Amino acid sequence: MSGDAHRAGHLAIVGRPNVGKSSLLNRMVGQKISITSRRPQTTRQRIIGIVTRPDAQYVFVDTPGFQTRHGSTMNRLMNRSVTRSISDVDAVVWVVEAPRLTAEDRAVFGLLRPDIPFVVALNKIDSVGNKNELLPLMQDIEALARPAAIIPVSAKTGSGIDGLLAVLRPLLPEQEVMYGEDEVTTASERTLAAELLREKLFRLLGEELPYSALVEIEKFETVNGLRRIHAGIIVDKPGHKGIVIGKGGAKLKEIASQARADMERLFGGKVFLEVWVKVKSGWADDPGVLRRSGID
Ligand SMILES: Nc1nc2c(ncn2[C@@H]2O[C@H](COP(=O)(O)OP(=O)(O)OP(=O)(O)O)[C@@H](O)[C@H]2O)c(=O)[nH]1
Ligand SMILES: [Mg+2]
Repeated sequence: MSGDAHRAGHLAIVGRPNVGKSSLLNRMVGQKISITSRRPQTTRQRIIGIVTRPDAQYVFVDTPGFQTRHGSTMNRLMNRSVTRSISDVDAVVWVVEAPRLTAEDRAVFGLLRPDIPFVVALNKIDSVGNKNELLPLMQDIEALARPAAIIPVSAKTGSGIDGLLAVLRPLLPEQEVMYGEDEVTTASERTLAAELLREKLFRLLGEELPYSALVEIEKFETVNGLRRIHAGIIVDKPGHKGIVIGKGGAKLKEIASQARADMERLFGGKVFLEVWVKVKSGWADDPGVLRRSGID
């Protein structure tokens, strides 16, 4: 077996909510393809991110944070998608937030399959003042598991990212590329647009509202390089509609303008975005709505 052979394969990024899985994926890919926020449970559906290097192609799947508490059908489906993602990959990146291993982290470890190799990424090391603080965490992990490697990283600064890719490479099978060099995701522009808009709900709205909101793209057409997107923000309660719209429509305007800026950056072209707010009670338990928004 030659050490120089090209390698390519699928990897799942898993971890408890909010440890920085999506941020890490974006950092490796070099573009924001998966949405992030300071709130847990931002990611709801699997998003593929492709990293192409001269000697390897890494096809990562970003998964929702695995939850030990789950109420709605959506939460159950999200956990199921994590378990599924873990079982059909060549390797797993288990993301843990430095400097501590929590009970929720241990629950994630319980999902890992003994026959699939995994690497632990200790994320957010930029916020750990003294790197010696990482040692007890590494010992805790080694007492629990047998990872192929434990790599301290920071999705925020990019520290450790090349090292992470280097230890993942030998875990992939020897084979040629599966995607073109310039492909960064398999998600459609429609899906990415919905996600970028949803990110703004997580970033710009108060506590519980983003959890009870959903985005549906009603129309997406590209004419002469201009993307015209009509999107609906679906909220669960009539009272929430006014909060999303804000005083004189100011909040909705801010949400739409930030989402549009992100879309233009990612798609590399002009976007015309129109957004409506609608009330649909109980959507988080409605299989039809969930399927349409990619949560299955
Ligand atoms: N300081 C610091 N913050 C980080 C780092 N990586 C992610 N974060 C922050 O952690 C929060 C959660 O990041 P996400 O990438 O959304 O986390 P996630 O694991 O995908 O979360 P879910 O999808 O909700 O499970 C955000 O506020 C990020 O900006 C890091 O390396 N350093
Ligand atoms: Mg995420």
